Amino acid sequence: MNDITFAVLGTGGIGRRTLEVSQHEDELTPVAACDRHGTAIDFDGLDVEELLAATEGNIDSGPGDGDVATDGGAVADAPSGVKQHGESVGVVASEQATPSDDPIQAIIDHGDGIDAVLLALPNYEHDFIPRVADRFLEGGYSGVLIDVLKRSRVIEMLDERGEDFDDAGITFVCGAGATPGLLTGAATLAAQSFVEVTDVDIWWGVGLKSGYEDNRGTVREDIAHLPEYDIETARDLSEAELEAVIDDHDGVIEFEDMEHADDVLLERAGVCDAEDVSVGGILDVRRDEKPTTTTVSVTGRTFDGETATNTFELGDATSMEANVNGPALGYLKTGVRRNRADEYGVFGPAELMPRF
Ligand code: IKT
Repeated sequence: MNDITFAVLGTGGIGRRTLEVSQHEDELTPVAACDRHGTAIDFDGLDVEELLAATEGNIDSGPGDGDVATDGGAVADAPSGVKQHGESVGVVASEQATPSDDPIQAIIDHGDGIDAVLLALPNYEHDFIPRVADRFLEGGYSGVLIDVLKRSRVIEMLDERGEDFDDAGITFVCGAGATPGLLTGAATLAAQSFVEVTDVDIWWGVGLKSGYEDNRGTVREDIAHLPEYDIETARDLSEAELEAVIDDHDGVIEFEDMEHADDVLLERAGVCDAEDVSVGGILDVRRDEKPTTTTVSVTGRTFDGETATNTFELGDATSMEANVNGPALGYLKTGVRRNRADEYGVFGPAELMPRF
């Protein structure tokens, strides 16, 4: 486990912050990063500082503000490549990158030297992550694929490919961010006191003033959860319309009953029924302070007849970036350990303990 090479697909907020967090982890070597414009590959280890400086502020603010595949081929960008008033640049702004018509293929072609690939890509089409996985299957990759996807229905699409992952030697870790991810894992631990779990409530708070530019893709994905939107209508909002939605809420948007995969991931781990899981939260894009404390509440019945609630709280000062990217790398390391033990297929965060 001393040396793990990994690649990041997407140089938006999540991709860049993952690279940054990995600088604090001795055993992790980032060797590749791409967006739809190009690929940076260096098996001696990317110069993360240079790459971050080159891509910082290089934000896509238009629709599709997230790395989305247009054709299952190239990775289209977001927060990567298109400045609101500027030229499309993306990762090729880095001196380590070269332009490419098919950056995913460039990563796959070097797959032998890459232990894990983090798909740091917002999912504006439900089958986007599964389609990216298909490309790795077709390209003969064997290693770890890991994503930070949100939507429940995507898990089933990945499960349908379970046997193919098995045959290919791919360990796919899905939903490995904060929720699903860290908070799903916390719910699984909190559930251990009970013989029956009746409710899991995940309630998150995110303050995103200084991180707003970097996380527009996430905000757009969140807006898709409001009752009056869905994934397509949120994707198609212009930048001005997106701002208008935020203004309508005075910068503070509350979400209820989000379709977050914590439900199916807890069910497939045997913790509780998916319908007993609820996910909601409050996003404040005008302040950095969390508008509410992120809390996981697990209610159940103990073997000796008590009904109780175990709770798990995140500190109000841990940022969303810390709570998404730290766990993603922890789960990545666990995925590599499983892969090296020849354990393949689809795994969720409730089935794995992330490695520190
Ligand atoms: C995610 O990226 O996992 C989902 C986002 C919520 C993150 C919760 C972090 C909580 C915290 O930092 O206290 C959001 C739904 N996009």
